[in-house]
Amino acid sequence: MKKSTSKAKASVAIAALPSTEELKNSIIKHLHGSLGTDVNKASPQAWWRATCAAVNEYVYDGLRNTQRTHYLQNTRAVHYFSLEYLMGRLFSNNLHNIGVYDAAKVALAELGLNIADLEDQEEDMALGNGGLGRLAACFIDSMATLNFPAIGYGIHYEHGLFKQEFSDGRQIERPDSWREYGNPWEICRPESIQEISVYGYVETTYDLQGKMKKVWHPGRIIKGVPWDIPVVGYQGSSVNVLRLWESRASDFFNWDVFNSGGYIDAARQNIEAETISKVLYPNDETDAGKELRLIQQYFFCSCSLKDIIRRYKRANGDDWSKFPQQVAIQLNDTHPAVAIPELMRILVDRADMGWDDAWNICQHVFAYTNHTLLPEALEKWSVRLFEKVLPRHLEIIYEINRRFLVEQVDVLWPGDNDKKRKLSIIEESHEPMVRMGHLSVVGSFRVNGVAQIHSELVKSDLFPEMVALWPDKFTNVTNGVTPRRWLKACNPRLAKLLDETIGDEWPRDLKQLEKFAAFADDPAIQDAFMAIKQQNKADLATVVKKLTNISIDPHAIFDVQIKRLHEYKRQHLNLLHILALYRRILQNPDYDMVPRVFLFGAKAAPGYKLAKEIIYAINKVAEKINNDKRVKNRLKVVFMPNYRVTLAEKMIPAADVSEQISTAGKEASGTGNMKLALNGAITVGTLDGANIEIAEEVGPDNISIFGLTVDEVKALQAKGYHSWDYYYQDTEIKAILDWLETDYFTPGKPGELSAIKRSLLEGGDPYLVLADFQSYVKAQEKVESWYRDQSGWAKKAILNTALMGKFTSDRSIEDYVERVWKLDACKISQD
Ligand code: GPV
Repeated sequence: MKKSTSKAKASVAIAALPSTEELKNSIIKHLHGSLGTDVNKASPQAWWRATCAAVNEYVYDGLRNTQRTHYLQNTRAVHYFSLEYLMGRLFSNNLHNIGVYDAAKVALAELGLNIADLEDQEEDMALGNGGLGRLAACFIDSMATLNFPAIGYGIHYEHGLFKQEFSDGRQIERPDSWREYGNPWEICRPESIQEISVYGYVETTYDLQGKMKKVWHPGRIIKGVPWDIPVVGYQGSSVNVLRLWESRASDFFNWDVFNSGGYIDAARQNIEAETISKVLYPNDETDAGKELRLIQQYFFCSCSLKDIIRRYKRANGDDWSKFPQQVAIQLNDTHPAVAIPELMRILVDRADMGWDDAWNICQHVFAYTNHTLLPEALEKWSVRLFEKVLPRHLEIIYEINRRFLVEQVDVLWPGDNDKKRKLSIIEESHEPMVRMGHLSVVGSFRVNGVAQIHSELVKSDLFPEMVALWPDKFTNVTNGVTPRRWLKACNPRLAKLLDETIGDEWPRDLKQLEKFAAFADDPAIQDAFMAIKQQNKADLATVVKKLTNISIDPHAIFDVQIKRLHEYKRQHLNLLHILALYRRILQNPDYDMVPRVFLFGAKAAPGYKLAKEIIYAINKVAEKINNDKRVKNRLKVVFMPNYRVTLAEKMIPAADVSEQISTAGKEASGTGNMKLALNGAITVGTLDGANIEIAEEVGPDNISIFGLTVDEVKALQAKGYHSWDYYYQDTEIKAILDWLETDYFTPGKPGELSAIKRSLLEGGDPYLVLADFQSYVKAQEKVESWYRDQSGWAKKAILNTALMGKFTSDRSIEDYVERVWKLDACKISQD
C-alpha cells in the first residue's frame, strides 16, 4: 500500500485514501483477480463483491495498524459481551466511515453502475432482535470512532432474525440466510479457535496435602471458530473488531467416537455441536428458558474469556495481578452473565487461585447493563437445567451465593430471612431457579440502566436492597445512536444541508447541531428542510408502492411506529386511534383532518400470540380503510413487511411524526425515538424511557406528550384499575372495541379481531391502553393543529434535529468510559 499522501491525517488508522481512478482500477482488479469475471459479464452481485474487496484493502490496513498499536502499547481494553448485534448492511456504512463514499459513487458511475443498486445486493446482518442488538452495533461504531480499544464478542449465527412475510395479513416467518453465499466483510481466524466443554459431572478429589479440588469431567467438547468483522471508526480513526464465534464439533472428541465404531453417532454429535450457533432466538424481552439458549450463552462467553486470557498472557505472562487493570467486560443485559462463574472456574480450578483472590478479580472486571424491568424478561435458569449443562458452574454459583448471604446480607440485616430470600441468587420456589440479574449485580463493580428514569427504577423497584449494600455500584448511562448511520448515511440530503449551514464536524461532535437552531426561523432554511423531508417522503412512497402496492400521498402526514411488536409498546393504542379517526370520517363525511398515513414496521416473536393478532388486526383494518372511497385519502394505513435496519434507514428520514407510546415505566429507553427526532420527526410520546430526556432537550413546544406518568401508573394500579369502566363510560372506546368484534374488517368472519378487545377487557388491560386513550387522541390533535401551520412545523422539526446532540452514542460511550470502564483513548500509528 502507498504511504500516506498529504491529505492523510496523523493518528488515523487508515492512512492513504484512494482517488476515484485508483478505486476504479482496484474494483476491476478484484473483479478479475478475486471474482474471476470481467466487466462485460459481471452481475451486480459480482460488482458489489469486487467493490467490497477494493474497500477492504483500506479496511485491513486500518485493522493491522490498530491491532499493532494496541499490542505495542499494551492498552487496557473493554470487551463488550452481547448475544446480539443488529448490524444491518455494512457497505455504505464502511464507505462513509472510511471517507470514500463519494469517490466510490463516482468511480462506479464511470463504470456504468449505480451505487444504490450495489448496496441492494447486500443482505442485512440481522444478528439481533431489536433495540438491545442495535445498541450494541451503535456502540462498537462509537468505540472505534473515539479510538477506544474495544472488542465486541458474540455469536456467528448462521441464521439471523427471521424474515417476515404476510399471508392474508398474518405474519409468516421465513429463515434468514444472510451468508448463504459468503460475506465479504468477515475474516475467519482458524488460528484462534477455542475449545469449550458442557455437560458431564464434577468429581471431588484431594491432593497429597489433603486440599480439596473439584474436577469437572465434561460430557461434550465443542470448538469455537472466530470470525472477525472489522469495525471502521468514522474517518478511519481506529478499526476495531467484532469477533463472532461459530460452533463446530471438536476434532478430538469425534475422533474417539469414530474409532469406537460410532460413525453415525459421530455425525449426529457433529450436527448437535453445529446447532449451537445455527439460529438466533427470536424472542425479544421474554426468557424462553431453553437448554440450547443456555448453551449458546455459555459457548460464546467461554470462548471469549479464553480469547481474552490468551491475549492477556501473551502480553503479561502468568501474573494475574494486572488482569483487572487490563480487562473490562461489559455484560449486555444478563444474557452473558454466565461469564462470571466461568471466570471464577478458570481462576480457581484451572489457575489454582484462592477463592478470595479470584473473586476480587471478577468484581473488578465485570460491569452489567440492565435493559428492562419487565418481569418476563428477567432471566432465570432452573437449577436442574443448570446442573445438567454446567454442573461445576452451578457449584460455583452456590458458593458465590453462600458467601454473599453470609458476608454481605447477614452483616447488614442480621438474621433477616426475608431479606435473604429476596436477595438470594437462588430463588427457592417449587422449581428452584438461578436469578441471573442477582448474579450480575453481585458479580459486577458497576450496574447501569439505559435512561435516567430507568436507572432510577432499577434502583427503587428492582434492586433496592442491592443499593443499600452497594450504593456506589449503580449509575446511569443514557443510550444513544450513531449519527453516522442514522443521519449522515441514511439522510444524505439533510446531511448536506447541515454541512452547508453549520459545517461538517457534526458527525463526530453532534452537539454542533445546536448551531442549526439559529436557523429555525429562517424562511430559506425552513423551505430547504421541508423540501428535503418532501423528497424523502416521495422516495419512501415509491418503496411502499413496490413492497405493498399501496399508493400514499407524500403530502400527507407520515406517522411512523417502528419497533418490535409488544403489548407494552402499544401498537394497539395506535390502532384504536386510527379506528377513531375512521369512525369520525364515516360519521361525518366532511370530517376535516390533515391527510395522514400511518406506517408500521414490526416483527412479532413467533410464539407471541397476541402480538401476532395485533399485526393481523392492523393489516385487516388497513385493507378496509385503504379501499374505502368514503375516506377520500384522508387516511392510509401501511404495515411494511420485514421491518429491519435497512427499512428503518428508508422510513426514518421520511417521518413527520414519531410514535413513542409505551406505558410509562415499561420502555427502558428506546432508541428509535432518538433516530426519528434526529431526522426531524415530532414525537408523540409518553413520559417513559428516553422520551423524558428528549422532551428536556427539545422543550415542550416541540414534542407532544400525553398519558399517565410512572407515578400515576403505579397509583392507578395500586388502587385497582378497571378497564371496563372506560368501556362503559366512553362511547367512542365502546364503539371501537365493539366494531372490532363484528365482521366489518373480516367479511364473513365475525370475531376474528376480538383478541384485542378481550385482552383490554377480560384481560384487564395490563398496559393501561384504555386509561391513556383520550389523552393520546388529544396529543394527536395537537400534532395535527401544529402541522396545519407549515412554517411553525418546519421550525419544530428543525429544532428537533438541532437539539438532539445529546443522543449520539459517542456521548453514551464517553459516559461509560468515565463512569464504568476508565479507559484511555489510543491514537493509532501507521507502519
Ligand atoms: I432485556 N431491549 C431489547 O431490545 N431486547 C431485550 O431483550 C431487552 C431490552 C431494549 C429495551 O426494550 C429498550 O427500551 C432499550 O432502548 C434497548 O433495549 C437498548 O437499551
